[in-house]
Amino acid sequence: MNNYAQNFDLTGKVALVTGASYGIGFSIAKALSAAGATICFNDLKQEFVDKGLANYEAEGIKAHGYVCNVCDEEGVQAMVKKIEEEVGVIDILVNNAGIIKRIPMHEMAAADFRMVIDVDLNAPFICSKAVIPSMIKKGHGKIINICSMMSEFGRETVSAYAAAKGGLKMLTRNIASEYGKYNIQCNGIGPGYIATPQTAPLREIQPDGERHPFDKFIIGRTPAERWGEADDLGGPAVFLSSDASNFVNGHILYVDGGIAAYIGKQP
Ligand code: NAP
Ligand code: GCO
Repeated sequence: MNNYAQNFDLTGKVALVTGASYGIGFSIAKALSAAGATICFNDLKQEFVDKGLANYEAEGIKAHGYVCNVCDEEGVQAMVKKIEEEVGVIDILVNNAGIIKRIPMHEMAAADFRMVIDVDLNAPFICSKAVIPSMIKKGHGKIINICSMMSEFGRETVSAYAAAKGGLKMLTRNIASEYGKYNIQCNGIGPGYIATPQTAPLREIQPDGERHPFDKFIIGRTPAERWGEADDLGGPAVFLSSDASNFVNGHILYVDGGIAAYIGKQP
């Protein structure tokens, strides 16, 4: 009989979660570790990696941290080689590192637009390209791209981010299309509005003690009537990393408390 719970077991798997010293990446890494995986992560500077290592240690997790900018192709290739030597072939890649710039499009410098596309779209290409050859040799692999509500929707000030995350959705489908025959599954997770440092400016308490207008807007737009917590993404990440999802490919799993299904609370 099929042991369904065992299908979610990640014992013996090596996972690389990019930009995972804190925030969504950290929560996903914690969940993969709880399911049995060995965790590797990177961040831009040694001091951030050290903070990340301390965060993992506080959770009882022995993680492997690397200094690497995900936009630097040579640096990423070197990190992946080092992980293969020190830890093992990467079975699971989570393309999590990301940035956002909230600037009206007509005021945005092309350099800023390019920077967002570089981190949020070019880097998942660079990191996926670096791990795929060994996944092909090993006969399996899981790639998870952290997409967004902005893979589907637009809003004021986030043109570059929406362009990048919409592109990431299609990169996900293309990796699935191109490498499915090698038993590599590439799927996306589309988080809704999650309380992390990235969204902290949208939740700042106002000088009069009121909630930020955007904070109120999101509560009214989310059937769950709350912001997501980074830990809400753990279960879906384990599912898409495990044998339980071996025939799920090119899918974007929205973990949004129902935003994408909802027209919004009537005034
Ligand atoms: P966050 O709190 O800002 O964390 C992002 C992480 O990425 C940080 O650790 C950051 O490192 C790292 N990073 C940025 N650029 C990097 C680079 N070039 N190389 C290596 N690491 C880099 O963001 P988050 O909210 O956890 O978001 C994580 C992912 O989820 C992002 O892709 C984001 O777009 C996506 N997402 C977030 C939400 C949300 O509501 N929070 C919703 C949907 C999707 P430093 O701190 O050192 O810069
Ligand atoms: C914004 C937010 C979003 C979220 C997330 C939604 O300014 O609208 O930062 O883009 O971070 O990606 O899924």
